[in-house]
Amino acid sequence: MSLTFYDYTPAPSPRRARIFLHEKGIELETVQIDMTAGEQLGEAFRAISPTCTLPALRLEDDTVLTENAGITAWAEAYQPNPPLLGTTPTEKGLVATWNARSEFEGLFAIAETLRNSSKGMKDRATTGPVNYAQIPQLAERGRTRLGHYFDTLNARLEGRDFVALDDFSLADITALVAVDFAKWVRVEPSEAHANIKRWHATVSARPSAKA
Ligand SMILES: N[C@@H](CCC(=O)N[C@@H](CS)C(=O)NCC(=O)O)C(=O)O
Repeated sequence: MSLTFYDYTPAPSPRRARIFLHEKGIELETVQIDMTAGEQLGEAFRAISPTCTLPALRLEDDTVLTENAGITAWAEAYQPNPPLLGTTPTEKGLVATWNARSEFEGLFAIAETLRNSSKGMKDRATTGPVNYAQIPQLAERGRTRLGHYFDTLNARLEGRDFVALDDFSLADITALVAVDFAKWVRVEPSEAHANIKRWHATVSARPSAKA
């Protein structure tokens, strides 16, 4: 049986996994789950992934992984080259640290802004099967946090080609997706973020960025 990747191409979380799997050269069959039609909440997809979120990856033995964390851990073990989670203990620690920072300070801040302000996401302030009401103050706070994330990322990239290591890693994937996702809430790197712009041009030119 082949690997099945449950995707919704425009969404940021499946994009993170798509880039990682493309860098690894792992062949997949892809099934699109239309989030604009709410297909992720329907019975058929819920039976595959009770978290009702994308991405999900069905393995050859029918195991379903429903988190980027799970998909990347599996893929690094399944296809160790090129290594994307670091090789030495220190490198592994750095990749995990900068990946977590881009998730928490970047992606979560953007999601908080979008999901607590968008009319189309009324009562969908979080992902998953349970509905939660929007809290407009969280949208404001998310936007402020996002500004700080851009400052942090720009400072980290001073004199560096990549976010965590001397080579491309998962930390670059998560930061790339965060910077592109920020456009959804009309935030882009400013004049003060020249390091982000330089790095963004380099990582966006990789074929995987278009996967
Ligand atoms: N923790 C998950 C998050 C996945 C996630 O939030 N996916 C979003 C798309 S970017 C989703 O499925 N949203 C469904 C919804 O809004 O109902 C991961 O990192 O893979």
